[in-house]
Amino acid sequence: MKKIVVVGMGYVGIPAAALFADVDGFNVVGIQRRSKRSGWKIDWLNKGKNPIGGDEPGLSKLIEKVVKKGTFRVTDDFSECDDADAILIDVQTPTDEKGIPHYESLKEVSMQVGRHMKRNALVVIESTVAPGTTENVVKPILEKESGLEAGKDFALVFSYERVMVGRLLYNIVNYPRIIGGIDEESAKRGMELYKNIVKAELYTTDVLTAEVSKVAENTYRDVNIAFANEMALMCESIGVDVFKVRELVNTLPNDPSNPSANPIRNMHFPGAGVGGHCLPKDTWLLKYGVDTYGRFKVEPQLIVKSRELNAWMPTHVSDLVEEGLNDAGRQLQDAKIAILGVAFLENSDDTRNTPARTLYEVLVKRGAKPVLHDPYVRDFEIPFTNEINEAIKGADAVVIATRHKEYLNLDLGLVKDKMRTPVLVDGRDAYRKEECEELGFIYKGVGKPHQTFRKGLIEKIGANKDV
Ligand code: SAJ
Repeated sequence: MKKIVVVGMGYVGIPAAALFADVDGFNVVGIQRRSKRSGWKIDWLNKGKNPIGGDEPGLSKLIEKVVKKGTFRVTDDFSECDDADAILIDVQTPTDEKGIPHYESLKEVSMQVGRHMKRNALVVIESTVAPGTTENVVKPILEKESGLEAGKDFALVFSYERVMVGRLLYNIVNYPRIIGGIDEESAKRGMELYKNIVKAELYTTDVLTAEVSKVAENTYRDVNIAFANEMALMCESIGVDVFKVRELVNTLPNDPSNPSANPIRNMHFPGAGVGGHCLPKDTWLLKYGVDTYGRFKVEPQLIVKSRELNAWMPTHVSDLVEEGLNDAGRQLQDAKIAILGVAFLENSDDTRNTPARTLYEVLVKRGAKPVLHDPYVRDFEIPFTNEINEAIKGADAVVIATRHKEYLNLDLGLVKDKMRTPVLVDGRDAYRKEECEELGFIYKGVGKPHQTFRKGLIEKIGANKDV
């Protein structure tokens, strides 16, 4: 029986633990501290129930199966590490608003694991960390607490997750896995472990290269989204629909007969902001790693400006709300704004680093009275409603902040009748401008031509009719 301990019953730890527990000969213990926020997961998981909301295909069934089989249980007791062959560390590694990582839980867990781990154990960091962290933060704590030497007496690996909301299980099994070893032997043992649950290719490298690759993967995506958002702002100004531009740009084919020419484009989607547990922080983790462990100073411009632009998009949406209200002869002051969508991602209940929070805070600061709505979210630090009519009734503006499928086929006529002022601000290309205007809405959209181009206004300002 191979015993595996997974520390941290979150989006990463739970699916990994359940998959390992489903492998013949493996016995898995999840460790979760009895904190106010997450302690309830211990009993919930031990009843075979899935604490992760939203649509996660296969996860609930798998948890129920392995708990019933008796190969997966959860506790808050670190002594379970005493006889563990492999210990996975899957705890949160948040960054603050200045992008500095907070490693309190990573250090605490490393200390506990160090105190209990046995000689020849394999320790795997799955949490996303700043490059240099495994070597300079985790390893010294493990060695000090255990009296063992990494590489010689135990194996140490950084192997990052590529989970995505809605595909937690699928990605672990079907995406290639990068395994960074503190030495060759550690990397080899990491391969031995992951080949039990990963069907795709396994790539080994050193720890630092693996750490850089992880944060680079998400920084790359953040920069691509920032490109789309910058295109959106320019399209709003020049008066074209950025989503049409995106469609046309992405028609460039990947020419198989001449792959090196590789003309392919993959312009991302502009939107009301970038949330989630990965993108808002991984750029800062990359920068922190280079700042802290780099051999010389580098001032990254592109990734920092991209991150700042994406973080600013909810403010841009607030500007669109203000512009829409002004066009309707109203001010933001005391205006009721229905913000549709609290989750950071469509059709999910995940609110981590959601742009909706920034949007709410900016509107409150500007004197408005925003009301949050979401069909999936169950708890959030700002009051919200699951009842859409409560949000829309008497509203002076409705904002689409998340592209939940429930928002894509609203009866807009009904919505308008319930509102006090018919301003619709589309943060996620959910509606067509023309259709909304025909219904009598003042429509503003991220990446959509501003209404100064609207026929009525051009007549009003007496612009040259031939424009
Ligand atoms: N977003 C845009 N425009 C886009 C894509 C996303 O504004 O074109 C926004 C989303 O609305 C959301 C945020 O960015 O607020 C993040 O969306 P995401 O699709 O990147 O979802 P995440 O945060 O779950 O990102 C994860 C990442 N996966 C891992 O870290 C293992 C990311 O690398 C994946 O590319 C992404 O899932 C994915 O593709 O689903």
